Amino acid sequence: MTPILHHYDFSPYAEKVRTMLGHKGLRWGSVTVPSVMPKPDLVALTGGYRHVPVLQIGADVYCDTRCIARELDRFVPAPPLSDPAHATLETAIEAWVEGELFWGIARWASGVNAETVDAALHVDRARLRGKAPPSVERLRAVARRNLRTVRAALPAVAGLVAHGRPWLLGERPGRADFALYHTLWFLSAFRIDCASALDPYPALRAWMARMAAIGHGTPVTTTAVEALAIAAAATPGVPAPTVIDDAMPALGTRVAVRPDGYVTDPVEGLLVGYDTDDVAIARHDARLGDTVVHLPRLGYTLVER
Ligand SMILES: N[C@@H](CCC(=O)N[C@@H](CS)C(=O)NCC(=O)O)C(=O)O
Repeated sequence: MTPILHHYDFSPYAEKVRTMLGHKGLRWGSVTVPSVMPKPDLVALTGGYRHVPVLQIGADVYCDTRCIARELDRFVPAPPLSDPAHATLETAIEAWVEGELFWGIARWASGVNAETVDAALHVDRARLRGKAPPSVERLRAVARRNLRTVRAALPAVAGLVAHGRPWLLGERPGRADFALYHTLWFLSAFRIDCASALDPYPALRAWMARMAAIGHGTPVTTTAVEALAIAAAATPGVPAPTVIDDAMPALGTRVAVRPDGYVTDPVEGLLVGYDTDDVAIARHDARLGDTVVHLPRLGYTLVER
């Protein structure tokens, strides 16, 4: 079964997964989704999750790059994206760079580009946070403040490649590399390129070039209609054995899961499986039939319905 990525070009989190697909040398279906709401085909597939990227394998739908990476390592184990010997450090670096550094870069680069991007993007992202649309002056002021964060964070980030080895932790690129790569890649995602922030760090730039050379594997342009038809024709996989965790609702309970910190619709359905990392929610839809949507536990809130 060919995996299908639902994404758009300037999404850094999508770039993380595109590079993971390249690392595994995969051929994959590429569905371009809108960068702002409405996203009718994407939310039909996910049951409400609107973020990007989303990976679809038949009638199984994986939301969030961390959940996607875990599935890709099950789907095609070699070369791995995660190394058990470094798993804790990978998790720590991923959380660190996708926290402070990511938001510093996102707010700086998008503020610098306040007038080069579609104004609908600013309106949509403010609404996603439950805020009023910002003025260009406000975006610029936020950008200036966030440049301070970026400047303060980069020396420690550059320390990650100070050892002189080609990849952050191991013999090959891993989760930590993909997380840092897409975060710094975002500096160059818009028309006004902000990558000169990396000029004081030649080793970081050289590592970025090695990451870029991984490429994206073989994307095959696919329409949303084709992807939804593939989901409708497929049967979701059998959920992996569930760990014992009395903090979780019983299997079969109706639940709703939503990413923390955003104003979005939840994904609702029956809890059919979970492990320490992810939950599996079974859904039934007149158009798609049975699907299973997979989401991480960390960074998401699950409530019983
Ligand atoms: N934790 C999520 C973050 C995904 C995320 O924030 N994606 C951005 C695009 S890079 C997004 O969805 N923005 C709002 C949108 O596109 O609707 C992940 O790892 O996938």
